[in-house]
Amino acid sequence: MKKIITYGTFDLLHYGHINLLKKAKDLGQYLIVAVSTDEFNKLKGKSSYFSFEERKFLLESIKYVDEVIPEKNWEQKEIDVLKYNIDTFVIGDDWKGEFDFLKNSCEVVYLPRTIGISTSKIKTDINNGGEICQLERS
Ligand code: C2G
Repeated sequence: MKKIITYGTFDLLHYGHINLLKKAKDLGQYLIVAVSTDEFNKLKGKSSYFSFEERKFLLESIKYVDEVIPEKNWEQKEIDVLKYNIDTFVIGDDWKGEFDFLKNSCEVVYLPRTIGISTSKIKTDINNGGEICQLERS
């Protein structure tokens, strides 16, 4: 059984996240998502709308996701790869090259980000009296 792992905040879950999780799962049979804790988000300079528990619950509800663990720091990845017997580390290509050090322990795959959507875009659009979805526009 090929085991995949990916890491992220996954706030205001959107189809860009789902695309990544689907493509990650397509690379194997078991997908672990390490979701950033609220404390680690602060270290990353991010504040999320949903709490760690809420983001964990949302991710556990996705059919592509088999297990959700906390991402508490930058250093845990190598330990996680060994602890969970991971074959492939996956993350969006906005991180391209940042995690090549993991190539000593597993395959490293950077997947193309979904264009046109992001958590910050959602927040900006809503704050600006927001663009509404296509259906309502027509
Ligand atoms: N993503 C994507 N397409 C988007 C938006 C996000 O493919 N339009 C991907 C990102 O590349 C990442 C994942 O969805 O692989 C989660 O995105 P974030 O929650 O923004 O994660 P990030 O803050 O980049 O945290 O240790 C790694 C960090 O925890 C990654």
